[in-house]
Order: sequence, then structure tokens, then C-alpha cells
Amino acid sequence: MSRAFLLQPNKTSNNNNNEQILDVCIIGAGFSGMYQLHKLRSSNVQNVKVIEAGSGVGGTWYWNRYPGCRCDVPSVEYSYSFNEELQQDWTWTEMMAPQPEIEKYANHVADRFKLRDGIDFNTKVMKVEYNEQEKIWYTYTDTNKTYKSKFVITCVGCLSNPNLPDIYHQSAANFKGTTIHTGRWPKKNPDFSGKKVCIIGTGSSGIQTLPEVANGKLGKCEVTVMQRTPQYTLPANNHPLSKEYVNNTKKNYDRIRKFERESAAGISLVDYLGGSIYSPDVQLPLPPIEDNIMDLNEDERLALLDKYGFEVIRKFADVRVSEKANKIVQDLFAKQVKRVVKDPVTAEALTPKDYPLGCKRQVIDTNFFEAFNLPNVKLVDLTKGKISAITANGVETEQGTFDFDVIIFAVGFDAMTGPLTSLNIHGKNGQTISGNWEKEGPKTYLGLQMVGFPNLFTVTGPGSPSVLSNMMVSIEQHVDWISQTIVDMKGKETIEPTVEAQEKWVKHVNDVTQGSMLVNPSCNSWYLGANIPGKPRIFMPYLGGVGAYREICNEVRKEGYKGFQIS
Ligand code: NA7
Repeated sequence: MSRAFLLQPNKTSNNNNNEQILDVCIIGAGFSGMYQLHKLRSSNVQNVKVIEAGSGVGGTWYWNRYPGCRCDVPSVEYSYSFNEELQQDWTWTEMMAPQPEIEKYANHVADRFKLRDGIDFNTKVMKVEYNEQEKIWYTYTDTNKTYKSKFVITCVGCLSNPNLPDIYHQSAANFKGTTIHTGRWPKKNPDFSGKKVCIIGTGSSGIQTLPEVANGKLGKCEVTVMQRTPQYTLPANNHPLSKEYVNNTKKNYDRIRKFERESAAGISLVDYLGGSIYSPDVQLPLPPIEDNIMDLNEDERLALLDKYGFEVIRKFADVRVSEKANKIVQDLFAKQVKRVVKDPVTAEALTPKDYPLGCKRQVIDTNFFEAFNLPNVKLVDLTKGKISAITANGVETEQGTFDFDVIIFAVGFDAMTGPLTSLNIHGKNGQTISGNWEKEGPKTYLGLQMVGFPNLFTVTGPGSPSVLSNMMVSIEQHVDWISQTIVDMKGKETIEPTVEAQEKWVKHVNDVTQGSMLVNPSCNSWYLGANIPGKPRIFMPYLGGVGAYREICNEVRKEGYKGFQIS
């Protein structure tokens, strides 16, 4: 196939060094962008370029290199399935791989499939603009190079736009010591020896960072955790993988991948929860989810708590749907925190109180609560007086002033919509994604496209299962679907959803959340945008399950791209 087969030559004038003419411009070289490039090339769409702000591949796993950063999905499953030799050759060393191993895997894939020549690194997108007359997208970058393409595919991830609250900006401007955001951790680890370190935030990032820093991974130091909301974090049960486990997995990858694709969350969790579909010999200390906690009396519940500790929380099916059952489990969780954390005041402060278990993304940890028993770790409970300012010397709160040498901001991300709105995308009639989503939240058709933005696709966009699933499974499904669509677009000009199809899908995404703990009014999760002041409170991902969602997408194509208008 010739170069630029999708673009007509008369629409590509003024080609010069600062302008590149493409069939497809991909934004982001994380796991979605890398596979998108490979898939298009192997579908014989060759005139494709990836733009990447970082100097290397990996996306989320390139930027988030804080100590303790690791996957929360078993790595044998959080990996590509598109190439049999790749999954047979690559060997994961731990149940949930640490960031350096995942980044190494990303680099291995980039080398193995010769992707690097298709990626422009160190190039940040400043604006993406649709020219309606030419029917071409212009992607402007900070290197002054402009990419003109028929299609744009955003592969920007869901948790890539760091939340930078006022206190972060104050710290960057005023604080004499070191300011670090976990989502932008420096490549060379800083030395914390003899320093007073503050960690603000107890989401997954703060919870993973604390034990490593407290145990002196970056030097012996004193650590103060500033916590606004306590978490229901559970043990990750991470461990090195045995040769036998790895071999069993590799032998059974066909079954595992099929199971993932047809499942709700894209994970064959049967294994993770105890009984295994591919390695029955491996037993983890996890109870199977089968009972209802409401069927047990208090003595029976406490007996289970003695046996399983925090794991007991995972055992009960009714916890996700019944507030009463949820409350009972909250009490068991509180009891277990008190058993683990020796200081009663700290234990009380670390106990979640005002929201149900399971309404936020489940955080998993390695020795988070145990870290508070170390002599060099302190907790500041911000419910007793919040942060008022970051000064030259540290953190000023309503309960006193604390001096630090380092402040780590583990304050999360402008999730799901942030990575897209920050691209500054202008569609038909000058409309922007940020403008369209500002008041009522994200509106998409299938999380793949938006009305007013023809030929622009979003991999794992809002309205698709994305963060509610094993991202690798959802990425592969989206990339496969988009690539086939682009191939089918040969000889056609534009594809864009109809207003009716988009509205129907937005309503469906909203309808399937009803009754779920995830939308409980007391819950302030990033799924709902509740972590960003002023962001509309809308549940953003699709809860229908990856198996059902895949079928919907396949049906849409079978019915001649139902809900899309193609010209
Ligand atoms: P999260 O889960 O959004 O957690 C951010 C934490 O930072 C959370 O404890 C917040 O408290 C806290 N936070 C945010 N802003 C502030 C301010 N201004 N002052 C004090 N504390 C603050 O982000 P993570 O990076 O940990 O994890 C995100 C996802 O990445 C995670 O779910 C995994 O999927 C991977 P709050 O709860 O809002 O009171």
C-alpha cells in the first residue's frame, strides 16, 4: 500500500521539515500507543506516527517511578496477549510487577516490534485542531512541528494528568526543600538520608510509597504522612513467582486470555482469589467469595477475622450491594486496623468512617498499616485541622506547623477526562472537548468517539470499561476495533457518532451504575471526578463489563457501524 493512502495528495500541501503528513497521528507511547502503532503497521497502514512527551515508552509506567510503585493486577495478566511468542518469551518475576520491571517490558516490546522509529519522543502536544474544509486534523507541538493527519488516536491513558492542587503550586514556588509529585518522580532517585520527609495523600500512590521510604529505601529518614481521608486498603499478597507457576501460566495462556476477554473486569481472578483455572496447585491464603456476611452471627464473623485478617473483607458477596452488610464489614476492618497498628490514636485516625467499602478503587498495599509501628513514622490526621499553606520551611496546618526537607505530593490525577481535555482539542465549529464536558461531564459514544470530532478516536476513553478492568485487555480490544475501522474507512472520508447514539450510550453508562456502591452519595472517588474541585460529579467509566462491552462493539460494526455516520 502506498504512503498516505488515506489522505488525498491535494489535501497535503506545504510539506516541509516542520510539517509531517500522516494517515494516522497517535498521541502517547504507553501500552495503548505502542500497540496502536504496531497494529496499524501490521494492518498495512504504514504512514503513522506516535507523539510522546516523555523520552521513553511506557506512559503511566514511565512517569510513575516512585518507590513501591507496582501493578495492582497480576502481571501474567497485565501484559499483551496479541503475540504468542512475546507472552511465551517474557517471564514475570513477581505476582504484581514493580514499576522498573513493567518499564523494562515496555522497552522490550518497543525493541522487539521495532517501534522506536515510529515515535517522536520529547514532543508535547499543545493543540489538536480539525480543519473542516480539508477534513484534516492538525496536531501542534512544543517542538514547532505540526502533524497533519486524516485520523487522530489519543492513547493518553486515564491516570496521566497529575492533580496539581494549590498547595502543590505553593510548594513549588515557596518551599526551600524538595517538592516531588509521585506521578512525575525523577529518574534518579533523590537521597532522603537524614531528612524530614512529608507524604501528602493516602491513595494508592501514597500507600505504596510510605513503606519503602519509611524502611530507608532512599536513605534513613523521618516520615510524616498527612492524611485527609483514610483508606480501606487490603494486603496485595505480592510474592515472587515460582517457575512452576510461570510454566503453568504459559501453557494455559489461551484459556486465560479467553477468560479475561469474556469476563467482567478482564482478569481471571479465579486464580488470584484461591482456586486456579491454570495452576490448581498454587494456593493463596485468600478465602473464596461465596458467603453473605448477613448469614453469619458476630462470633462466626470474628472467627473468620481471626483466620483471615484483612482478607476477610474480600470474602462476602453481599458487601458490594447491601449497605447493611457493608457496615458490618467496615466494623471488621476497623477491628483489624486496631490489631495491626499499635498506637490507638493512630489506629483510630487510619480507620475509614464516612464512606462504604468498595466505592473507591480498591487500594492494595504491602505493609502500609505496619509502617505506622516504625519509630520514624508519624501520622497527621488532617480531619483535625487541614493544610492552610506550604511555606519556605514546610507545611502550615490548622493544627500546627511542621518543618520538612522534602514534600511528596501523592495527590492523584485529574482522572479519565484530564488527559483528553489537556490536549486542547478543537473540533467542528470551534467546539472543544473541555468546553463540551465542563458542565455535564464526558459524553462519548462507546468511549471511542465524540460528536463534533470526526475521525478522532480515544483509546480507553470515558464511557468504556477502561479503569474498571485490566487495562491491557481493554487497550487491546479498543486498538483492534479502531484499527479495523480505519482499514474499513479506505475510500471514505469521515466517521463520527450521531447525536442520538451518543446520548443513548451516555444514558446507558449512567443506568448500569444504579444501585452500585460506586455511586454511593457518600463516596468521593476519582471515578466520579470528586477529587478535583469543580469537576462535575459523573461516574466516568462503563460498568457493564469488558465481555459484554466487547460484544456491543462487535455488534455495532456488524450492523454497519450502527450509531456512526460515515461519509
Ligand atoms: P488518589 O487515589 O486520588 O489519592 C490521592 C490522595 O491525595 C488522597 O488521599 C487525597 O485525599 C489526597 N489529596 C488530594 N488532594 C489533597 C490536598 N489538597 N490536601 C491533602 N490531601 C489531598 O491518587 P493516587 O495517585 O494515590 O492513586 C490514583 C490511582 O492510581 C489509583 O487508584 C490506582 O489506580 C493507580 P482525599 O481522599 O481526596 O481526601
